[in-house]
Amino acid sequence: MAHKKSHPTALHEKDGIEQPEIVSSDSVAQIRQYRRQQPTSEQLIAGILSGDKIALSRAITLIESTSTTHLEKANEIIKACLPYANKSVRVGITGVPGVGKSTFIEAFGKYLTGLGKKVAVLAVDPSSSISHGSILGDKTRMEELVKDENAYIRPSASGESLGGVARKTRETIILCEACGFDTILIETVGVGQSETAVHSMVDFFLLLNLAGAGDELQGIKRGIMEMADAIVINKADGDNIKRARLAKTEYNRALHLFPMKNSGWSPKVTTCSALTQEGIPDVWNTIEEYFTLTRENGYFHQKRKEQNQYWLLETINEQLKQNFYNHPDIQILLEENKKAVQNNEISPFAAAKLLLDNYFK
Ligand SMILES: Nc1nc2c(ncn2[C@@H]2O[C@H](COP(=O)(O)OP(=O)(O)O)[C@@H](O)[C@H]2O)c(=O)[nH]1
Ligand SMILES: [Mg+2]
Repeated sequence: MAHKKSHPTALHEKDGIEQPEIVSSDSVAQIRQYRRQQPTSEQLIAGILSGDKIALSRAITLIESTSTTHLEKANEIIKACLPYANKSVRVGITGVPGVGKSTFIEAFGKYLTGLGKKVAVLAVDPSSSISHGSILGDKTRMEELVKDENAYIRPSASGESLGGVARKTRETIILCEACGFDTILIETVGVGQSETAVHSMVDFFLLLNLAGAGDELQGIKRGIMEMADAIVINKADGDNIKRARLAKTEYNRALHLFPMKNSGWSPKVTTCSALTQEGIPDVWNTIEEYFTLTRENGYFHQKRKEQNQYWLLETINEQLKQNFYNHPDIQILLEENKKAVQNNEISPFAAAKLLLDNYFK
């Protein structure tokens, strides 16, 4: 700092005086040290329970990690959070790409925070590890919700299998609930198995559809329609309003052909525009109606109990499979037997038995 400046600036007014550093190097070192320090489980738990979103994010990152020490820490945190969880309502939202899920969640989420709710948005999208977050990757479409103090948005975990991604999301729900989020929205793409996974972790399942396109065109499988507690026809605005109303009648007729649900609830069809927000309150009213009914008839709690059991078995299956396929001996043996099976040297069943016997010996 000894040299003279030819053009003094507002920050360097007086020549000949040693200029103070704008940021002291001591505090820089301190901040770096703090960032490098991994918070302890206790710190994260305390943070989550006090509603700190940064602590929440860090804990979710531990859940998503593949390192065993991280997973141990994650399990500790989940265990501590469990008594504070379970107090939210969980809504699954599906629909083919382009139907308006992101736009809908933004509008719906804003509406809910406007009602004083705390909203967490999660996603289950096993393809996102390949496409680098096709779902909720477009956080730009949720510009308003991202800024909302009472909202928390977390993109889909990546993972090698749907089972893994789904487990991580389920554990994430627990942390979000402990962090004070009372409404959990879980987005998924309406094209495959991920619907079943999401259906098995939510209380209410909502299918977004469009008017004027046949079901085949929209790629929505009958099975997904059967899972839906509500079908919401989106983009009911402008020229589309009339067609949306027509579609509503058609879907209502189609839903009557499905067998009665165990919940005692008959699925509803509504129309909305995520763009103009017309019809958004109706969607929430429908969901609340469902909760009133299923809390009264006991289905709400029954379903959660069953879901917990389902996830117990799912997790065991998933971990057994992973452990098996990651076993170094098995990996070698499997490669050998794949070739042998192709060349008809051994039957697939005999080869499977050989591998399993070897694993369990
Ligand atoms: N007219 C109209 N356009 C919409 C509506 N909702 C979404 N869109 C548009 O549809 C496109 C796809 O929306 P997006 O939310 O990304 O769909 P996603 O792929 O299901 O998440 C975007 O261009 C949105 O602006 C709506 O209610 N009305
Ligand atoms: Mg989207």
